[in-house]
Amino acid sequence: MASPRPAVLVARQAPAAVLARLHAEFDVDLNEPDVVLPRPELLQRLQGKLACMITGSERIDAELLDACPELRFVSTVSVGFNHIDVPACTARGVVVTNTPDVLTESTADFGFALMMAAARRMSEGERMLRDGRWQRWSWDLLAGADVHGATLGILGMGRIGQAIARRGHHGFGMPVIYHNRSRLDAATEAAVGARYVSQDELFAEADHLILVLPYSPAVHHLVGAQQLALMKPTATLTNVARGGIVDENALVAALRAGRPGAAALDVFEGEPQVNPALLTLPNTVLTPHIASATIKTRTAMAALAVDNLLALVSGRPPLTALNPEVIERQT
Ligand code: 8YV
Repeated sequence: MASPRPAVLVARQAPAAVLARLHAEFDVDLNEPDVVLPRPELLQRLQGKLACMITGSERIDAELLDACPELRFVSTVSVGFNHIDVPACTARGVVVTNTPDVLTESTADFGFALMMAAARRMSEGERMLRDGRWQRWSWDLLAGADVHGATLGILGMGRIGQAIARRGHHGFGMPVIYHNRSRLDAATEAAVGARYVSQDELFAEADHLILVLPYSPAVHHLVGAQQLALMKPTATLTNVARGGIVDENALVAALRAGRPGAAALDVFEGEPQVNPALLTLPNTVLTPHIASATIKTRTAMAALAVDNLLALVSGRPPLTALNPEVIERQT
């Protein structure tokens, strides 16, 4: 008798052609309606599953792992993994994979676009026009801040940070300054045209500051009243990382006080809920966590998540494991 196929929960929809490859090896339990599974249903649907393919909306923690002892592989369709307790997975021999690299350029494009939208007041302009409030040309109508030649600040200089730096340096002639846990080597700094500064200098000197650092409890509300007060009144703050990095109430107060001049946010602390005060401010550009959302990139992310699961189930090393030590321990 053939041994039963391993079972996988696909917690959110993904392109059918990508999922077809999963169907070839696994019994797939797909969350067809694509609504975020309430926690009890997630736990229930994970029973008897060897693997799960999740997104940022599913939280994998010790409690869940203990309730789902057969779970061995967690494949998240995201580069960020703050929704997964990786040490708890490692301790229980659960392999975790994510989807780095494939989203770098699309996310950098979007971060740059958001920053430009805030600097050049595009959302304000569009809202004015659509609301029928555009009456005449005037020399300072929605006059904003230049992007070209302005100082680009980047907090978190990983793959996406470097891709944003390249855009600013090579495309827009921007002096680039950055702060990161560890300084880049000189060759990489030269290639992206970036100069290392302290965190306080970054906030004080940047004309346009973009947050691209990974979220962890250590950086919770890192951007609060104190940091924001260092920013120039003409500066913009863009966040394509995680909402929890910014103290949103402090940001609202800072934007009301005019320092920084504008903010562009793709991520929010309680998303999909958005702090209502942010919605009422004219100097915000707000988007629903779509920085990686191009068809090509989202398909590549799903494909990488599937490739990781197919490798794991066939005993091959996954392409992008977050805790490869679990596999090394087993071999
Ligand atoms: C995802 C992201 O869209 O990859 C990440 O970390 O934030 C986004 O690209 C989101 O996490 C869905 O999984």
